[in-house]
Amino acid sequence: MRSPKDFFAPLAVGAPTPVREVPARPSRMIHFFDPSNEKMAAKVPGMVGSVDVLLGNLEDAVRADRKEAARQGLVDIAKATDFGESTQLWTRVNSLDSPWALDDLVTLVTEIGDRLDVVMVPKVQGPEDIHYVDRLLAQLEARAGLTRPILVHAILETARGVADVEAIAGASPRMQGISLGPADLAADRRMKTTRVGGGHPGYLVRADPATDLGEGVDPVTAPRATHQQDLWHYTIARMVDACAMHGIFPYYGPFGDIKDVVACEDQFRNAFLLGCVGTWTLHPVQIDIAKRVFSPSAADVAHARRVREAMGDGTGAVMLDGRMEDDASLKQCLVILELAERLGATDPELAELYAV
Ligand code: 1VU
Ligand code: MG
Repeated sequence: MRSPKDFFAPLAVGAPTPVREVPARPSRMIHFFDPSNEKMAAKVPGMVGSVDVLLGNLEDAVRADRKEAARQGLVDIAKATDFGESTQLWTRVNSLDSPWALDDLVTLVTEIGDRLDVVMVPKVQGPEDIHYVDRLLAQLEARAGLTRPILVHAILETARGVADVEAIAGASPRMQGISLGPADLAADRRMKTTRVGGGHPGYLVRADPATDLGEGVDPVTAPRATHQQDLWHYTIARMVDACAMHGIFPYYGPFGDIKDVVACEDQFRNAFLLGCVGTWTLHPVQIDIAKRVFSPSAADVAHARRVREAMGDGTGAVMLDGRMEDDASLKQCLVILELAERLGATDPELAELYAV
């Protein structure tokens, strides 16, 4: 392990100096596209400005015989597209144990490193995976003469990764954030689900048997209320804590039931309320859902502003609408207001809605 004094030193001579604070750019939706799919790729330039992040995916969901085409497709799109100020370009490279990861990193940094904001690394097992990518990126940045460091995002989709999530979050100043990868994680944990994210009807709690059903009714087999539970609560909460303690950003990942826009919104909102700043969107229909969920409501922003005003210098306790507000509720309100201001800075519609 290097000395903590060297944490922010470049890992290669001539590489850009790592950032001390991860830029808090809006990233409510990380929109996935397959750069080898001509129809999908053709839609990308038209999405600039309406999504926060466009991610050229090279890993799972891209056929093995299309890996080179996807890599080259991303290079072509990045060179031909002006992403402007409000849309970032990210990529998800193949996993580090695959035959493609090295060429993905070498080609992308060399060819379009000046346009890439973040490299998403799948199936991260521990901090050593981040250290490997960190050093390699520094060497490639130095060779390409880049002046801005490329950031790294890890997907939490192995049991070992979850067990080591704090070390992953703090492995490098390049760490931008972490996403939940529920499908691979379920397989790695040997969970008995077959879905891509979301809930499961079998994962539930049931009300106790009634005691007053009368003669001849079996309270055990009589109908009882059940409530589906969130399979991902534990992992998202751990991820959020690990990210918060290291000053990086947590994200929900994929929701595979594209047609179930209602459950998708619920899953996204659970993640938002727990502290996530965004999610993946796999299909255009999920983009507006993510935008709606990961932007605070006008009512929440207005309430937060009222609390800030009522709290004066920020100490003590006041009553507002029958509720006690104090230093701690003010801090929550400041989180909402800071997010509203950040989103309003790049989205004129939200700026008007929030009056920021
Ligand atoms: O109307 P058109 O025919 O011109 O266009 C289609 C389609 O091409 C387009 N479209 C997209 N455009 C941009 N980005 C996208 N992600 C995207 N998806 C589709 O929209 C029009 C309507 O499409 P559709 O409703 O007919 O949908 P398809 O059957 O064409 O495609 C559905 C899937 C889910 C296959 C497609 O959206 C997709 O491949 N999405 C990305 C999947 C992905 O990236 N998976 C990896 C991340 S998840 C993971 O790793 C863990 C499991
Ligand atoms: Mg995966």
